[in-house]
Amino acid sequence: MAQQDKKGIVKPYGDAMGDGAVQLSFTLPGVSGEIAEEAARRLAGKMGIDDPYVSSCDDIGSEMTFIVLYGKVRHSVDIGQIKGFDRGDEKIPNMKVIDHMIEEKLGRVITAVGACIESDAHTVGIDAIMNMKGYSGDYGLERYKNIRAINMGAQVSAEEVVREAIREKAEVILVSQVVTQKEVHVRNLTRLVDLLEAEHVRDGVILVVGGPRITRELAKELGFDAGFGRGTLPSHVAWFILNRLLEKEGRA
Ligand code: B12
Repeated sequence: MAQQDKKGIVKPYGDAMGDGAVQLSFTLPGVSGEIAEEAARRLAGKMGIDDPYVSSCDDIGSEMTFIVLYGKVRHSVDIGQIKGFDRGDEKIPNMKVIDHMIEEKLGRVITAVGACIESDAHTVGIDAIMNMKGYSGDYGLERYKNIRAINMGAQVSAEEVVREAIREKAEVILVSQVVTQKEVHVRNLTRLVDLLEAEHVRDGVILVVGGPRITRELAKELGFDAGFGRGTLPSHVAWFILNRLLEKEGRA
């Protein structure tokens, strides 16, 4: 439970309630030593951070200085104003229950094709969701009797994913995007949606994206059915798939 006062106004907590203590780290180009330290303190002030204390200021080469700074943020946030997010306390059933519900309520095996797309080589996230072993004690989709999980691995082009989904008559496409440098994930994901639309198969699949910097809002904005971020468990995804399919069929 976040530390907060009675009115729902939240400030970071360090040594004492409401002290606003935060730690920042960032890299400053073109400066070093005491000038870098002073630049960091001034920058902190502009960010609304009082009493900035530079705890480390290291030369990391190529005229770059890496700073770690502590301070007290002036700002607070009213959590009462935050609307439209689930409270994260939905009780998600375990694999056995979901698997049984797929059989009972849907009555068929769901085919899901997954991949980490384009130049992105990070396999761990998609494997965590799809592979038998799963993640953090939660079995992966391959372990579900009623899900046929086809994990294509990493660095798979959007075209290959679309072809495989059509060939395998997939009801679900799962894509992972971990690298977000220069918004490359946005371009890759948009292209995948465009290709699915061009093949007239977008409406026939549940399209899901995941990755550490993926948010539900971004996923929706890009035309996906759902987005899953850090800490996602395979059962979260299976539960979403089941409910979305039931909803699509008017049986929710
Ligand atoms: C391991 C790793 C690598 C390995 C990958 C090996 C492999 N087989 O996957 C190697 C060494 C190859 C690598 C390379 C690179 N990496 Co790297 N890598 C990492 C590292 C350390 C861990 C990633 C990881 O495995 N996390 C564990 C998994 C379980 O977490 P996850 O991916 O978030 O997945 C969870 C959720 O996000 C979600 N999820 C993920 N995908 C999906 C998909 C679906 C459908 C769903 C529902 C959910 C879901 O569920 C998962 C389980 O909860 C991270 C730093 C970090 N600590 O996160 C950097 C990191 C991701 N890498 C980074 C970078 C920059 C690179 C390189 C570009 C470096 C370089 N200059 O060469 C290259 C890129 C290579 C490429 N072409 O993609 C950056 C990315 C920055 C950014 N935002 O763009 C990071 C954040 C490091 C950093 N701080 O700079 N990397």
